[in-house]
Amino acid sequence: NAPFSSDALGALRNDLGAGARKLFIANEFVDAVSGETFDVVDPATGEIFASAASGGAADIDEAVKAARAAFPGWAATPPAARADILLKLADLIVANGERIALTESLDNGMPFMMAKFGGVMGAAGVLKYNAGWATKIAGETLTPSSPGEWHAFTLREPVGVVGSIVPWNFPFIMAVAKIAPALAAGCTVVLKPAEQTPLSAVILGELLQEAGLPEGVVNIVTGFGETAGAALAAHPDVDKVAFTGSTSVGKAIVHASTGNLKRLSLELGGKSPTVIFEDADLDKAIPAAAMGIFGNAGQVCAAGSRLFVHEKIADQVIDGIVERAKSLQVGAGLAPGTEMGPLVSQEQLERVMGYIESGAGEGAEITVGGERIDGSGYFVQPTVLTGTASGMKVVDEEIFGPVLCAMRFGDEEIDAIAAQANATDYGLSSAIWTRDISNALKLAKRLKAGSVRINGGSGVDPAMPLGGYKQSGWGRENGSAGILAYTELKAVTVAL
Ligand code: TXE
Repeated sequence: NAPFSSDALGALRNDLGAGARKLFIANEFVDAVSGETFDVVDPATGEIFASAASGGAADIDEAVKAARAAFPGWAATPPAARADILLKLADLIVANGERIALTESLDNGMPFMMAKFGGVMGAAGVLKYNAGWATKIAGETLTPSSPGEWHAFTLREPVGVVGSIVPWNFPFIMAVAKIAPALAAGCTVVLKPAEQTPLSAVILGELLQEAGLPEGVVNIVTGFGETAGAALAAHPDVDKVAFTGSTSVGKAIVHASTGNLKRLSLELGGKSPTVIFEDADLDKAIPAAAMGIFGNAGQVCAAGSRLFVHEKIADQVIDGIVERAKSLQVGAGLAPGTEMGPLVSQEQLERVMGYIESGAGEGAEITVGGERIDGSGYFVQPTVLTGTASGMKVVDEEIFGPVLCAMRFGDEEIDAIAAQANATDYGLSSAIWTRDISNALKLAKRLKAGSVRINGGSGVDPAMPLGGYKQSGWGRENGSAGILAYTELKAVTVAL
């Protein structure tokens, strides 16, 4: 039995077939200035099933003007009123959850249940968390060190107009996670969804309208990275860009932002280690390590793509992950029982297959998987590579597919294990499995990663900071750091 109604799916398909999705600027749905649209492909079939307006520099300019005009009013809106709108949006998202999850699953390929719980319910949670912050952003009272008597304090002010550029791997929750802290802090937003997955952001526009968000506070411009995205990153009247995507585009955004020295938050790629010690609870560690790389077909910034396992249990762990890879139900996101969907696009399929071939060429052994699944759609088998080592492209570079590189360690010191885990340009996430809490904490302190999960852990949590060391990015999203990243800090001193 499908966990959604076929009527809802039919209605969605009819609606998507009725015309291209529009841009959302100043509270109105409009065509791109150029009149151009682009096709949206179902990654489970390779077929075009929708289209969206192809926004360019002129549309970004209109959207930035609307966001700029809305900024003073939104910044001056009482924080509790801003919180109310975020809470209302959360309720509307839950009420429209089936339509959003169906859209997300068709557009990205992810299993429907992941779209529903990770996407829809997760987005509602992010909004509720950030709504709570709106009324709690505060400065401090300070004591200057200069002689004299003073009253001195800091103010936290909204940074201004924010350009939010999001990727295709979790399109809906990524979009919501960008706008929620920005709105709570009093900023206005121009959101640019990924060209592979523009559809759920358009629903977000509808719901923002319904929630009563004032005109221009959020504007949504669907379009390509090189056109709409680049125009937003370079726009002289945008105060901050918050970007999630590849490290190479993150670097391009750094260059583009120099014109007016925009504030930047960058959440980029990863090559995160999972370290399993000899004494770990393998009943938990093995399935977690498997889904840490096969979940969402490995298209996860924090995916555990490098496994380091103690040699005494290595065969048992790798066999367990291989068994899980074989049993994993791979299929369309909307097919009943699907555990892993397709990759998002033909381009991503070719990229992942290229990495698997390169790994084999460099001497890695394909222990399971390694093939494209025949038929239509962009399906790749869950894959485990062994005999891998630092210096191989598959170990050093982000693959962003269901491909695990498994490596073994012996009885070396924690420092040596940390050195192997840290031998990467990235530093986003990490996982440790052991019953020895002292070893776990020693390693946690030595890992150069923005998050460390010991013996399991939640997925992305709105209360927990997320971000990277090294080339995994700048700044943190979520938690108090995430909201403060949408503020400027002002010091006010009064000589008494
Ligand atoms: O990402 P891009 P791509 C990694 C992952 C993947 C690789 C390539 O390794 O295999 O990136 O994916 C917009 N100025 N991640 O090429 O291009 C683009 O339109 C401004 C990791 O699809 O970085 C989209 O909205 N914006 C990752 C967004 O950037 C530009 C998630 C991300 O796309 C732009 C996705 C430009 N010049 C990919 N060019 C993660 N950290 O979770 C593109 N964009």
